[in-house]
Amino acid sequence: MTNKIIASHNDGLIKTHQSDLDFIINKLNQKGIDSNQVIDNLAKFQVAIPSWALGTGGTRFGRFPGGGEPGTLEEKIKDVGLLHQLNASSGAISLHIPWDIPENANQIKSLAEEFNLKFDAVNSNTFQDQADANQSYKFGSLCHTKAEVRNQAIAHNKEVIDYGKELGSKALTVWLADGSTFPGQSNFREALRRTYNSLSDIYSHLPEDWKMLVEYKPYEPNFYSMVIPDWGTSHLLASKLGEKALTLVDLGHHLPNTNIEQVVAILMMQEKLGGFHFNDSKYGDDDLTVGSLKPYQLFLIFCELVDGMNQTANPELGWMIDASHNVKDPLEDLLQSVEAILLAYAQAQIVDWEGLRQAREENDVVSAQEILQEAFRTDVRALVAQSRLQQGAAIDPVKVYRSAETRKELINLRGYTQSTGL
Ligand SMILES: [Mn+2]
Repeated sequence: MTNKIIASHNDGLIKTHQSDLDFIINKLNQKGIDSNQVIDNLAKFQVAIPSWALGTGGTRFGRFPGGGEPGTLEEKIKDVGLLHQLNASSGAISLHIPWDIPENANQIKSLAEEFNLKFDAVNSNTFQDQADANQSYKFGSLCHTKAEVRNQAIAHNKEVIDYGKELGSKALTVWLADGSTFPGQSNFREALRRTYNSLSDIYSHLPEDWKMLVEYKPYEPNFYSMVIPDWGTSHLLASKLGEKALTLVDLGHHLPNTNIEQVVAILMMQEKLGGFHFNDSKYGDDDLTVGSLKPYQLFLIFCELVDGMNQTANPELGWMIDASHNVKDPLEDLLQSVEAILLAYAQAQIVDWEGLRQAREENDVVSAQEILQEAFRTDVRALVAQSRLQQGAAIDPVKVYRSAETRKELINLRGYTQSTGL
């Protein structure tokens, strides 16, 4: 897409945008909130796009690709580059190995630089067998009873770190499908002990300035037990492993009604929250568009993140979308997700934090609720749009993507392709 298309799109919306912006700036001014500070913080906030989210996902029952999907790593980088050009907030890509092995690291790096993209955390994959593998992960990887299987999984994770090093990544994300599907199948203690030992071996391979992000999930693909089922187990492992190991929260990896904002607060108090995988869900790990179902929960989570970033010594966090798009154009879905994240972040910044502190101190429950909902019910869309506009991106990314018929153009270019991975 040319910058000219974006500029002319902005010209068409600028009048309405300006009046919306004036309204919110004025409203915030009256409350003593500096809108420019909020806009600056939004501009700095970058959400990594995973290489596997650029194509249409599916369910166990079918997949309906829409065409024009990226078939190579180069094309995936171009797609993320396009998103970043439209919203100025998708300045990083997160690779999944072996789905996206960078054959020529320098070439891939310079292509990413052309689009102002950095490489975020690299992700290992021991949840499926690769064609050339000697050992099978059918009964687990890092937790496996057989040393040869564990060693293969450990070597793979070390290889992923090496790929990441070449690209300038600074973190390894480990998500394990390991667990058991039937009672009696696995010794809980031994499985966790073996997993810790394997992680410890991988940890020893981390460069000095790297992090290891340990993800958790309560069920699926195993349905009786998962070796790292919850944040407590991840925190336990991260604490034992060392300073570079941190817990990663994936919003879809909780049992229904879990108080995720409280999990965030506790992990930040412990200075052990490493990053986020954003998505939304109604039932389980639905991997739906961020903010499509529970925008208030997302706001409450961001309240804890903003407060935690101000009040604790938790290390800098990594942000990534981890979603799957079955019925939407993946690029439109990602634009919607990033927008939802930025809206929640903006709303959390305009909370009357001092008022909330006082209300809590006085046990004034009603005021505490009023204060939070006052921020949540404020329309901050113009602030997010302004942050984009100031960086030369689109006031309304989805609108310009559609009016420029971008998907049609991608289909013309690539044909009815289906993305690799997944
Ligand atoms: Mn995840």
